Amino acid sequence: STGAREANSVCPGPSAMSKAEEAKKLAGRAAVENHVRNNQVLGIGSGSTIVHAVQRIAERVKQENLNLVCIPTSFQARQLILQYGLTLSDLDRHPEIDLAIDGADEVDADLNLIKGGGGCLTQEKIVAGNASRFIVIADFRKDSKNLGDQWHKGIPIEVIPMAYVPVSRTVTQKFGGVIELRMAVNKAGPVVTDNGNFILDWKFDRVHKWSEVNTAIKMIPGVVDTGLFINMAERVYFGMQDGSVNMR
Ligand code: ABF
Repeated sequence: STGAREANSVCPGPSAMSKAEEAKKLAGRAAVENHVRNNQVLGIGSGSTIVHAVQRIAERVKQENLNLVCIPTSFQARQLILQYGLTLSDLDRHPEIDLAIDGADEVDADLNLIKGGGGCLTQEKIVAGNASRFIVIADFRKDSKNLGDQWHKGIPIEVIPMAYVPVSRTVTQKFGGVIELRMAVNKAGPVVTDNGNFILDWKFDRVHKWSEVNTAIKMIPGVVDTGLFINMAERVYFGMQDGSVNMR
């Protein structure tokens, strides 16, 4: 998975820490402060912002002797849970999640999200969909009025490999825009997800009714899931450039 794409640059030390990285940390820690309680089953998201939340969870487990169980949304999240000595579980043993925390690529005014820039959208959506509460953590760059205002890499769509051409054609014929098969950084081949699938990035050319578009795309044979998270997030924490945290 590419979920860990920024893993090596997550904690460069306070002096070198960029505004965005500092903002991710503020958001991650604030969400953990406000929502994590003893005896919860937690969904642990993927990406670089969640690393800060997991660090704070691990601190609180030690300081407050919390009894928590963590369900990962990716291979990266699984590694993170193990690295910080948290209790790893799965949906077989814990199908009911109390609280899922995850990052996002973009958040619109209605709390609809684009996710999957890091490639982990399907497991993230399964975990968020089975959580009583789904809280998003992000830096100020992810805040937008309409989807597409800030995130220009398109909406990720996870597809069964043999279907990537027909799915691309159907999506663009129905909804316009341009689709690219996501390639590995060295261009040697396509990105392969934790589930063994490919990712299409759909660069749409106008604002759509996202709930309808999401349902229509999901109905195309070969689509596993989309990075559109519509009506799922309950609250978003944005770390701001001035060191504050905005909640929506
Ligand atoms: C995953 O990581 C993805 O769904 C989302 O694309 C991304 C957010 O990562 P970051 O916190 O690094 O911006 O959750």
